[in-house]
Amino acid sequence: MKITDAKVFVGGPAKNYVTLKIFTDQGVYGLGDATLNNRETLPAQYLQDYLIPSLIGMDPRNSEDIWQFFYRGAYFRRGPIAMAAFGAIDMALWDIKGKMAGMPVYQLLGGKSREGAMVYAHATGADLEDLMDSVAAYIEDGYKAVRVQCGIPGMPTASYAVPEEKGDSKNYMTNFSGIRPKVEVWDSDRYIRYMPDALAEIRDRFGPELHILHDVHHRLLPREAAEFAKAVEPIRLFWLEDPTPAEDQDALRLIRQHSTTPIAIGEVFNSIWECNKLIENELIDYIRVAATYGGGITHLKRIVDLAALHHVKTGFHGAPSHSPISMAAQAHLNAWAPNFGIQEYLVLGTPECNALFPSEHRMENGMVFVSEAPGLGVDFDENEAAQYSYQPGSHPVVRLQDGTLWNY
Ligand code: KDG
Ligand code: MG
Repeated sequence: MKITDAKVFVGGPAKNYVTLKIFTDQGVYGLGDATLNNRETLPAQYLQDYLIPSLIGMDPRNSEDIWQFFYRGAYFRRGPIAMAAFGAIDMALWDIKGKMAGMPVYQLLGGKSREGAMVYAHATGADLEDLMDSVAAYIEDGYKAVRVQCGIPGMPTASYAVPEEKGDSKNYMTNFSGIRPKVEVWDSDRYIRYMPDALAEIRDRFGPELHILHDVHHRLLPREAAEFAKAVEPIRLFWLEDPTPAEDQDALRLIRQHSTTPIAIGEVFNSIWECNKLIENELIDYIRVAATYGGGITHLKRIVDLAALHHVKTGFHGAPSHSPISMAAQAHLNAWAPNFGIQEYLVLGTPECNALFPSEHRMENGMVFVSEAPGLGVDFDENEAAQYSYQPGSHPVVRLQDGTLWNY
């Protein structure tokens, strides 16, 4: 069996999805997602210029060897651009493997450990009351877990994942007004004084059963993060995400020494080498690496297996930046993983997205049920794709009030 061709598409409804389609001499094709939010053209170009020419002629069934070929062959290892490109190839090869076997990918991983996988949604509000409305709407829709973010009184601008206007909770993430980032202004002290009480009010309003998650988005120093994690302990969060940037991995020790609040980290990691020490030292509770820029199913499974040895559960990144293809890859891992925790989930559901990526993965009552179709169980409609093209966009940058550049 041979790979005969591969094509890359960039674009999508309100997103620049990077979709790889690998063709074979047996009529079977595979799909992969290389979307690297706000840097989308780079993995696309990497695939086109460096990887696809070598891929043609290879046997697609040898997904492990092909992964090693590109990873080791690059010499300059890792990095989100390369790992997103390798990840897309890897997903497409698992898709082909499943289609050839006539089995959904989760069967090739070891079968199902559960029927439905719990997901969490993003509730957000310009202020706390606005956020409460957003949480209530998700509970009404059947969600058992929500991530909560709200505007902080006196904060000079809206913060991470918070809308500027009340009632605009669906419109806070993608800024397609050009490549130059907009600037947010941040004040950690104001946040630390306000947010623990706000989280306590959310717990009081919605009761003990709701799983409440909160994302600090790398904004606190290690000591501040320890103070915050300790202050929110009585709220019994499901997790506190990215409390401090994890480049300094030892910093996580300080948080652990001061608090039992569960910690989730890893959405910016792209290999096992960024999280193996955090996992082995049991400094985190959930690992957030995504199938996309985490090198696909082959590499992410390695991380999940290591995590399982150390009581660390999965909580894969699933921001709207990932296409339904990598969400499908994660759905198969979620169905199998003995140490599944939760899945962030926002992608599927819009009619435009469903038309571009038809699939039978289904979301019901805050759970995702994996498709039984052979392979990844998601398709890509090239006719639909023809109406989309790359739209320049950017993440905001963050400054402190005196102008110092901070972490987005
Ligand atoms: O591209 C950046 C987003 O994916 C990120 O800001 C989302 O933090 C995020 C999350 O938890 O979904
Ligand atoms: Mg996050």
